[in-house]
Amino acid sequence: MRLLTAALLLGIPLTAHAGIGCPVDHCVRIVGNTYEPVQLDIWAGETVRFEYSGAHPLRQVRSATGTTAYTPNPLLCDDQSVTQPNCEITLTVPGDFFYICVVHAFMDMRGSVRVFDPLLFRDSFD
Ligand SMILES: [Cu+2]
Repeated sequence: MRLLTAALLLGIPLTAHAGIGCPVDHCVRIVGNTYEPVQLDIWAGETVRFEYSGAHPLRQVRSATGTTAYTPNPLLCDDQSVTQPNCEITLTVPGDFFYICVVHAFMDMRGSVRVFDPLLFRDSFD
């Protein structure tokens, strides 16, 4: 509860948490040629499921606007088989992660995940 309070006080949006049909902490869905949500804010240690398919192959990229793959150690779903409809990953390192749909990047089908460190928001008076 204190984390939620701190997040609200600091204006950090806690978007798209779980929800119907989402078996993990957060789900990023594909609606048309758009990721929903486009930007997801999570706490370190939370798990995100990304929709992923042969029609919408997901690639982690280096920047919010680029298409250059993040290598050599992709954190997202680059190595998932196209036969798997989703991939799930637990993001433990705070920071920003950007990704695109390889097929529709030219239509700006891209998204990002911002991972916050919960220790930075812990109540020091406990
Ligand atoms: Cu796509």
